[in-house]
Amino acid sequence: MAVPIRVAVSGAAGQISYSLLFRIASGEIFGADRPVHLHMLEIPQVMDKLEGVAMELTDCAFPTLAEIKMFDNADEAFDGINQAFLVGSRPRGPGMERAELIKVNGPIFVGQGKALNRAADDVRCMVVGNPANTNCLIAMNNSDVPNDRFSAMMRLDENRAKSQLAAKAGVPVADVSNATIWGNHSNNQYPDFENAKIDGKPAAEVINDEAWLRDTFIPTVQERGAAVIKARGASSAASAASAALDHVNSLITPTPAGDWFSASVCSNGEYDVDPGLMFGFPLTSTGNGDWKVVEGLPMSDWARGKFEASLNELRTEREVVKDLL
Ligand code: NAX
Repeated sequence: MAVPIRVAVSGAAGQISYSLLFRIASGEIFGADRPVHLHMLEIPQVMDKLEGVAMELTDCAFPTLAEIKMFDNADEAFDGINQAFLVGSRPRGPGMERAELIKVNGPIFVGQGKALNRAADDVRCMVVGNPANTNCLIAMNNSDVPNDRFSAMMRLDENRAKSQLAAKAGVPVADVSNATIWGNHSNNQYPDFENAKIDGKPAAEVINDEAWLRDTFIPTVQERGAAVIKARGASSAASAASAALDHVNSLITPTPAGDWFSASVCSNGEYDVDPGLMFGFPLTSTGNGDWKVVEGLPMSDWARGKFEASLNELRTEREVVKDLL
């Protein structure tokens, strides 16, 4: 058997985790021969429910699941972990403004950022809980873990974008590559069709319908989360869990030559994004948990306008939480 991995999942009794935990435990992501030690983190009020999730994980009899631990505090939960999935956060209540959501969730990520100091030396941390970019920014700024170990999830948006492009072009989704979601995981994200490819050719040429790309594709991807809530009566869960696994998989496997993937990472000033801001970029990885921004992609003035709108939103979010950084 390979070296065991300790994986923490926060919000472990929530609906995304109800899909995510089982796929982590099954060996699907870290390898069929790698024992997984699960550290499930929740708030004290839902520990009974979490017990039920642990029972179901046990009942799956996954050969890779070496241990299940349950915690109601981050300090203990993150002790010795190699990978953190920060899924838990408070959902937006009726009539709640985005700024209010940021304020109520911010303190959670201060504590969790500090608790990550107790993790293993090689720890990597990915954030799903919304507002994901800014929560990740807070955790990163409150932790001694190097900045390049933190990332926030844009992958659900990327997967949604690829599926929309594939459906429009009438091709399998595997034919779509080089999809980028720039900026924030919010409805101000910019899904980039100018640099995306279908079967190796520019997606815009293959689709040949600029009006659809601008006026249907972009809002469909931006508003997909709301459309799922409307249809399902609950927010995206299995697709979000699947995207979280894709996100980590892209960081632990070498990126196929010529392609890239999207995640929000700490800017080093690429594309004139403020250094230190968590921003959705096109990335490649050598497969060791590392990443590098793909630089020099062309952008029309129109696209740069969309990019700037997302950048400005992230600057505003940073301003709201500046006391926590
Ligand atoms: P749920 O409300 O089903 O589960 C969240 C869980 O987090 C709850 O069980 C809650 O008790 C727990 N929690 C709250 N505060 C906690 C804390 N301090 N420590 C540990 N656990 C805590 O939400 P779910 O549908 O699972 O969504 C989780 C988060 O993912 C939400 O913030 C949601 O907005 C966000 N999403 C992010 C996406 C992305 O692409 N980045 C897409 C999907 C999803 O909307």
